[in-house]
Order: sequence, then structure tokens, then C-alpha cells
Amino acid sequence: MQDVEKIVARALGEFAAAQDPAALENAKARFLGKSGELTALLKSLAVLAPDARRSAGAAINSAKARLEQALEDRRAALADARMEARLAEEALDVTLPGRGRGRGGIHPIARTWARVEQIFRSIGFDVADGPEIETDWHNFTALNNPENHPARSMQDTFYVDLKDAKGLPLLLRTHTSPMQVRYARTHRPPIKVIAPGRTYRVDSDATHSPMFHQVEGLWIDEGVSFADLKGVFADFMRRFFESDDIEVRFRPSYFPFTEPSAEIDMKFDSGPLKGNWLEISGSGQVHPAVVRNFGLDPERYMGFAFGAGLERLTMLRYGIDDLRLFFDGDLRFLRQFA
Ligand code: 2NM
Repeated sequence: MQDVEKIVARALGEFAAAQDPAALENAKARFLGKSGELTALLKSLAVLAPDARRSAGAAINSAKARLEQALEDRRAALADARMEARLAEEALDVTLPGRGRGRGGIHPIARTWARVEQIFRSIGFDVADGPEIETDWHNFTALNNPENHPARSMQDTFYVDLKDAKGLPLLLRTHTSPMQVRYARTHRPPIKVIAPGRTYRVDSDATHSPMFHQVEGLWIDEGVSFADLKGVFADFMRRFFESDDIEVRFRPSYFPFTEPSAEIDMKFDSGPLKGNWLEISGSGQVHPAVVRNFGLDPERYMGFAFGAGLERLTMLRYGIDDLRLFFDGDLRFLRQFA
């Protein structure tokens, strides 16, 4: 059976030459498949005499077994090679140093925010947090704003395309006082709370940002007076700016939600900002109508409120001269606070 050994030799050559599983299976089909060469040879045995058929059959079967073994070996070799290639390609050098993460910093406004919270907590104030999208009632009506007050206009306030339960449009809170209304309506006196957070007004120029930060304070109990406000606020200023050489004065002013109302000015008597009076906060005794909207009897309960800008506090504390630096995201500025 010369033919058989020739076929075996060619098949082994082609198996060895196959570089991928598809080529190998094609080669298999050419020799061992239904119309493969060895299969054809096996079919041709039918015409032989019984003795010749037996010996030729044995030779062909032995050839078939050898080819199947060779096929098996080649399949395994190709699979191994493929795995080796993948391992080499996906190799990780676990001894390389880690890339690490850039160390972040805390934004100066956030630093002020945390500092204000810490100071007020230390004298017994709670910190309240709530929605930035507010109802007209919480933002204006409860705070004694008249129906036609210009602050309610679209020129001053961002309205949202959503309505509250009364059918009035929702808005971006223009101050954090609505949070104090929410807090006062869900707590019993003494009410001692600050509400720091983001606020929004239609205003954008070198000294106004459409989004800015406020902290408002509120203390309501029996007999809480302007004198208490002066003590609390002066103490806050001295601790916030880390100086005992700070004077605080009140200047008469007007807000719908307080009566009487005052601007609070401060003056450094030492340090780099020594000398000039600086306006730092609005304030006043909470208006009886507002106390009533808290759900309290204004004949019994009274107290003060104030509202200050976190941007202004931050600019004074760090000597920053341009409000826009807070919102530009310039790393040369921000890294100074990391
Ligand atoms: C200010 C100035 C004066 C204020 C009033 C209230 C509330 F909720 F009690 F009515 N919260 N904050 C207030 C008072 C805010 O900001 C310039």
C-alpha cells in the first residue's frame, strides 16, 4: 500500500503547516472528511479480493489512527501557541509603581461652608439642608414678600417649567430662608438653625454670579433679641477670621421678612484689612407675620435672623479680589487651597 503512506506523509505535512485551527480543520477534511483522500481509498477496497481487502483495510485504519493522533497533537499545539501569544500580549508588569491619583483639594467656598457650620454647631445651632427648587410660598409668601414685589419677577428669579400643588411655578431659591421656613415649621422652639447652601438670582457681572452661596441663621425662642444677635454675630466674626480685633456695628436697613432690619458691618482693628467698615450681612428681628408662618404665636416667640454670602466671607478671609475666580475652575487658583 504505497498510496497510503504517501497520503499519510502529505497529510502530516499539511497538518504541521496549518497555522490556525481553521486551516487545520480544512486539512483534516481533505484527508479524513467524507470525500477525503483516505476515505476514498477505504471505499475503493470494495473491488479487492477478501485477503487483499483485509490487509489494505488494516493499513488504511492504522494510517487513519495515526492521522487522528497527529491532528489531536496539532490542535493542542495551536491552542497552546494561541494562549502563549495572548499571555504575552496581555502581560502585566506587576512590579511597576502605581499611577496613583492626583490629590484633590477643597474648594475655598466649601472650606468657608464647613468652617461656618463648625462654629455655629459649637454654640448649639443645628444645620439644615433642603431643596434648591422651591415653591413660591416657601421662597416668597411665607417670608412676607408682597404679591407684586420685584424680586418675584422673571428679571430677578429663575423659574422652572414645573408647577407646585397650587399651580404656581416652581423656582430656584433666591436665598436659603425657605429652608428656615421648612425647618421652623417642623421643629419646636427653641429654634436655633443655620441654612447654608446654593442660591440663584438672575444677575451676572464682575461682582454677581447667577449661582452663589449664602448662610442664613435663625434663633427663635421667648425673648431672643437684637442684643443676642450682636453677641452671636460678633463671636462668629472673631472666630471665623481668627481675630479678637474686630468691631461689629448695625446700620438700619429694610427687608420684608424682618422688622426692624439692619445691615451688619465689621471692621478689622489690626491685620491686612485694618481700617474700613465692611458690609458683611443682612439681619433683623423676624417679622411677626413670618413667625406666624412658622406656625408659632408671635406674641410668645421672637428672635433674629441673618443672611450672609459665603463668597464675600471667603474673599475677606483669603484676600481674594475677584468673585469669578471661584467659578472659573482655574487650577492655578484652586491649588492654593489644596
Ligand atoms: C437676610 C437678612 C435678614 C432671614 C430671615 C429669615 C427667616 F426665615 F427667618 F425669615 N431667614 N433669613 C434674613 C433676615 C436674611 O439676608 C440678607
